[in-house]
Amino acid sequence: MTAHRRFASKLRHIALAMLLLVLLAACGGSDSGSDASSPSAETPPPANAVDVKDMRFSPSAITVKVGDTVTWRFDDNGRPHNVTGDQDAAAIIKSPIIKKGDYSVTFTKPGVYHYTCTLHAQMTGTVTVE
Ligand SMILES: [Cu+2]
Repeated sequence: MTAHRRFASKLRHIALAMLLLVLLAACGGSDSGSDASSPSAETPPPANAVDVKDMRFSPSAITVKVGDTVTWRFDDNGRPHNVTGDQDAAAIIKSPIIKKGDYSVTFTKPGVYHYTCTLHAQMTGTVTVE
């Protein structure tokens, strides 16, 4: 009889401990859940992104503010491209040839920057910095 009561009380303790654990896990889970959701979510495209795809820049004209960074995102099925500034802009926009990846330039002076892909002369674009 007593042994049975002891066993029952032990069971209650275990049940209580498990309930506490579940509650703690639930609290911790909801806390870290908001943290974990951002890296697991697909990374948003960078601001001022220009896609280098399908043999063109899109958008081909982009307007940003002084201090902003423009990121060209190369992904054209393995086709190599680059971004090269025209004339004076050549000192500022000068990516290597890239098949897949990003190239970024931070613009510190206002102006209109024309650029091309030197491998494909028909690929042209403009960055206007205000
Ligand atoms: Cu190209």
